[in-house]
Amino acid sequence: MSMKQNLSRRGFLKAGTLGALGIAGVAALQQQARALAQGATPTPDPYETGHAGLDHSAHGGNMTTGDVDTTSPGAFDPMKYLTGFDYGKVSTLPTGQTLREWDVFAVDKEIEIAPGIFFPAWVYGTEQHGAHVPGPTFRCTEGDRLRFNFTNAGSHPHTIHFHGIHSPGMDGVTPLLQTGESFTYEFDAKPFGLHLYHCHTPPLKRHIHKGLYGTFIIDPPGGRPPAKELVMMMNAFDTNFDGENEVYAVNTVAFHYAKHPIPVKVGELIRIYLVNITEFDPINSLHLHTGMYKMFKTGTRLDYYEYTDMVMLCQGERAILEFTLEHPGHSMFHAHQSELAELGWMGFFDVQE
Ligand SMILES: [Cu+2]
Repeated sequence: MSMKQNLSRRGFLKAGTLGALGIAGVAALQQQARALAQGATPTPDPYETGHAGLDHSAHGGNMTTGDVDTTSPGAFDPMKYLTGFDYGKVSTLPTGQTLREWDVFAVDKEIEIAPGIFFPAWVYGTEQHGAHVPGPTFRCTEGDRLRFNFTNAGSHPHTIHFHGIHSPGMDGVTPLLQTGESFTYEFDAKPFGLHLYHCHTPPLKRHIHKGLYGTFIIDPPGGRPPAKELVMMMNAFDTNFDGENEVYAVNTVAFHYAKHPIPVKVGELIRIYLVNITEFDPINSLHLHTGMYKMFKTGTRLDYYEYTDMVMLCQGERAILEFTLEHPGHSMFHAHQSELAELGWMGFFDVQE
């Protein structure tokens, strides 16, 4: 049976089939991920056998095999996305206020979410970022004037709704922009914190899930301490359009950071801008192995954090995570719902001396 035959993932969960993989499945996955990260050939998953009807073809057993295209012109590279901040075109208004300006478009585009698995997405793009899922990471400082010149080049009506403080007229609920129409969203950046943007055209769940979202960072006036900064959007894809996700990831590509661990240094401050945009599932999470992080919820306060290794976020919630890793080696991070980890949402830091 394949996903193409409208296989319901949750149908299996209810029957206990996938649930039976449980902890053992994750352990096998970890082992294979480590081996793969070191360049080994994937070994057959013993849990694959004896589960008639559970075809992992859409996500390649306990981990996908092969690699997505990250090198051809216009291809999405999850490694570059981590640090790809788009500060816009910067100028100064007569009042002395900094103006940041972006030309943003929406377009239909087929994207690769796992090796050989393509998804008919709707995506935001800019010249710097290209057209990808997630869209560009817009970054500014509190108090800047922001101007987004948006053109809908997609086949459906779209908008851009930004989180944060601004007037209802700039909120991206109306007007709905038809194909070929443009609108300029303009407002002052506040409050500082970790925000997001997404399309607000009904049906919202479909417009968001198709890929129209991105991260929106407003830095505090004095900035944050220097760190290796990484953007992670927890997202997922309903490949057979049955209202349930089959593929999960941070930054779109299942298992990408498991196959390509993110290089960091022992003792260096790491700051993750973590946003949950996952549609259809009520929550998502990030659990860090071998370390603990300071968790700044929404990033809107600098003087309060929780010290933990586990954050759970509803759709639209976000958190800034700051930590150092003390031990060299491969440090794992993943959704603590093992089900989501097994379907692609798992990665490693390659901690180097
Ligand atoms: Cu839309």
